[in-house]
Amino acid sequence: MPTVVATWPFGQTAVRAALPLLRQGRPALDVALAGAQAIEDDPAIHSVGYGGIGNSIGTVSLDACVMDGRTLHCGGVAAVENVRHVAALARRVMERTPHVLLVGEGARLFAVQQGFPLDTLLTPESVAEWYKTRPKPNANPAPNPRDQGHDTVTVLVLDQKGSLGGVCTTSGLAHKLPGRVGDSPLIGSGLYVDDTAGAAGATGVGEEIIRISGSFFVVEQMRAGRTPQEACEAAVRRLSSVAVRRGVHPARVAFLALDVKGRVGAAATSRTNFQYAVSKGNKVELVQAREIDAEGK
Ligand code: SD4
Repeated sequence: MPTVVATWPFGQTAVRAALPLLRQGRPALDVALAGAQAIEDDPAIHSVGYGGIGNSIGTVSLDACVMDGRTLHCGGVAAVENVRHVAALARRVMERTPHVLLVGEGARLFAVQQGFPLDTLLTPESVAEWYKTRPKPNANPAPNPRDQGHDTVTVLVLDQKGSLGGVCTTSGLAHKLPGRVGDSPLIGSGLYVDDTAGAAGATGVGEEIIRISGSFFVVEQMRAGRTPQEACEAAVRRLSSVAVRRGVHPARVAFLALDVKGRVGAAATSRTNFQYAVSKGNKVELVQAREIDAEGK
């Protein structure tokens, strides 16, 4: 059953944008990219693409990656400024270079070379939001960067031919340090897709996701025979047990997975309130993910 899933309530917009391409029989990656791009283009979404919230010095710095489950071809870009469609840029890295990941100024030069327009990604609203949410120097208690605004879009697709593809794109943690890269552009952390096992994506505090190679972990659980739901729950338990070992409360993180049978699963740490959008034929449903506490329950 061809399927599109996407993270967070705004994932409904992504699924709606992706569905016509899915119906046309387009490859999974084309479908996922169309979904992700609809979010990158939406200035009302302050965590992805145009209108994303700036880093600690107010610059929008984007991360993205793509992966094709049939060939394991993949590409990513990290800490890119002034390019709106970073998921498409990640795909160019995959298709037009021998590399997997380009960062910063190199990624921006590659974008120019490939004909991507350079633009400001700030909007009056995102600048106002940046000022409003900016950590105050003497705030008491100090804001926890692990709890600050973050909502990446990950789109996973099972196409008509039974192949999987995925795209992940974000402006990352709001007010992050300049140069900080999260999980989202890293193959295996923010995204992993393999037709012989399944597809998975992550959202939330990237440092914790990277620490356990989160999306790769989920896919390997599916390879070992777990359902997408069981695989996501296993990843949240692993992440939580690592947090407990480190003496910290598990950060807000969620995993989303899809397998070649069209089965979907998701799980999140406590208080993440993670919802995802999933296609049901021509309709789009919003589903609340199961939360797992620090004890793994
Ligand atoms: C990051 N994982 O940069 C991203 C942020 C985010 O939902 O997801 N959010 O760490």
